[in-house]
Amino acid sequence: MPSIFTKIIDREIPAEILHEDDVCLAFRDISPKAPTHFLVIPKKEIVSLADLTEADEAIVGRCIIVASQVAAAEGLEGGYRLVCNCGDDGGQEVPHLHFHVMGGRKMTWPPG
Ligand code: IU
Repeated sequence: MPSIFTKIIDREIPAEILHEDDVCLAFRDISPKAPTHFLVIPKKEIVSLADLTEADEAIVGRCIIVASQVAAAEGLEGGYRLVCNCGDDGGQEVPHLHFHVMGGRKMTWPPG
């Protein structure tokens, strides 16, 4: 079933889009957890990391390259964190694979 992120891809709900190509979309998180917080999602409806198949290798690679490029464009020279929550125990709320990129402050470890 399409998630709310598919509605963002289809421009049915608004988002501040930072990058778009044939494979993925990057947009600012609506509830930022860091001064810079954006998400990179594949356009393909993949629920989570646990649902990936070998056929998705290029899609995931593209998402991570885009995360790096957008982070650079956002001026995150000091570093940033890439996070992918998977499933209930991983804290995933939206059932559409997404990579969080957070930066602009010193991150702590370990996450909660
Ligand atoms: P999670 O990994 O599934 O917990 O993260 C979902 C993120 O999606 C979370 O940080 C939300 O703030 C964000 N988000 C959004 O940016 N725009 C939306 O319309 C919705 C959630 I719903």
